[in-house]
Amino acid sequence: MSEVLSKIAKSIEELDGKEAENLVRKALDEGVDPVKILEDGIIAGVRAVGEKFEKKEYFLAELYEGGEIAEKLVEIVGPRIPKEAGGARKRVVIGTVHGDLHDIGKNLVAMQLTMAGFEVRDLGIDVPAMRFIEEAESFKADIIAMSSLLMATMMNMAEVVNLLKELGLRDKYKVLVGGGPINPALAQMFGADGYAENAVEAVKVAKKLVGLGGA
Ligand code: B12
Repeated sequence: MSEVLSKIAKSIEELDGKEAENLVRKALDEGVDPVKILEDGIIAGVRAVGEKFEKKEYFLAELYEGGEIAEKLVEIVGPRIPKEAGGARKRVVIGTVHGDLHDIGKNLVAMQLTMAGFEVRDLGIDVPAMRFIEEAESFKADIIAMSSLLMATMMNMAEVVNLLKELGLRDKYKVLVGGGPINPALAQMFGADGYAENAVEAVKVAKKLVGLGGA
């Protein structure tokens, strides 16, 4: 079982999208846990691409290609992850912070929240701080969720929290953050109410933040 997962990771690392897609479909047909396919296959593979980019073995074109392959695979696997029931009617605005164009992880979180019963307004990428707040107001959101994959942009999460405070709106929303460089200590430093490491955890934390139980 774990062999197919490492093969998926390897094929993504080698940017063989066709092979990766075949392997993912095969794994799903064989009943491999979709969460495992996601984490130990797809995400592991895309991380390996990131590492090669860091070591300058891959360049921007390869980074893009890896992202595109992962995006397609996530679309196949995401809907197969079992639903976490119970988020009903609570609302989330989600987006990637200003300056950051990464959206695969954010999309996955949005997808999981939707499948768990949350109403989700996805603001996309490169979202300015004020827009998070305007959209949260107009959507009557309960949670503002932000993603950042770049160290250079993660402080923009704190900017949203500070703006909320300035506008006297801080207590109106729960702020949930995540993304590669974020950890619980940083989330706390940015003034967020919650942090989750992955999309499955994000649902649990979101539910907890709005008083719907969860882990
Ligand atoms: C694919 C990719 C790209 C693609 C993005 C395509 C897309 N549509 O998203 C492209 C090619 C555009 C790209 C561009 C760049 N990238 Co890039 N990229 C990646 C790569 C390889 C994978 C990211 C990914 O999709 N991971 C898979 C997803 C599923 O995982 P995830 O995003 O972490 O999300 C999970 C969790 O973090 C969490 N999560 C995410 N968001 C949220 C939000 C909430 C609310 C919660 C609760 C949880 C949560 O749940 C998700 C699901 O489990 C990473 C490597 C890596 N290690 O991550 C580099 C990486 C993020 N990129 C990096 C860099 C440097 C860049 C560029 C600056 C390169 C350049 N010189 O131009 C540009 C920046 C462009 C910009 N302004 O944003 C660096 C960032 C270093 C840093 N920490 O600052 C990395 C780490 C690569 C590296 N090792 O150097 N990149």
